[in-house]
Amino acid sequence: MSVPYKASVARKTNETDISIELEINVPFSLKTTQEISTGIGFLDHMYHALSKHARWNLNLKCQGDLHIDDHHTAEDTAIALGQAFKQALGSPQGIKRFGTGFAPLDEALSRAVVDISGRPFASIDLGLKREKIGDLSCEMIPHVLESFATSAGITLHVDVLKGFNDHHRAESAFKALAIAIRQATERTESVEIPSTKGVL
Ligand SMILES: [Mn+2]
Repeated sequence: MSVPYKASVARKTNETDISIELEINVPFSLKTTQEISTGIGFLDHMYHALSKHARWNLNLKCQGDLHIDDHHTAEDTAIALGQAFKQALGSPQGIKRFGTGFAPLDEALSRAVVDISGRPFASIDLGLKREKIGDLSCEMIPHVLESFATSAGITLHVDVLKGFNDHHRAESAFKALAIAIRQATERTESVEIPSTKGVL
């Protein structure tokens, strides 16, 4: 079975115009590439961390209504990225399905646990104290993770376990997610759908 692991998503509304090219499960023998431009620097930084450590090639462009605020751009890029991920993964046959990631960033430490379940659910606790990091509202950061999980159809738990600096806390959360996703989407030799139900 050939597995391209690739997806293209174009999503245009009155609020945002998004294009995404995504390739997942890039082998360690190849260099990954990221070109990310949402107009929100810290959001770009988080998507960059996610795609780099998940071993994704990601080209993500968004023209959003930033003259209003960061809400639509942050939410819609997460929804579109979730769609692209789901499309790139294709049939969940022969993947590990469950993945766990721990990532420190200096004093901060995060844990992410994913289940490529077809059951959209997110429990996110980042404990951010600041109003904003750069031009991204802190309240949008867990919302980005929730929107991604819902749209991708995965179950996602992300907790920042400790850390003083909000930039470190958020970034370690995205890195932990990347590691968890990389593990969950790893191919096994199994021809089975990894579910007792026989479907995901
Ligand atoms: Mn950083």
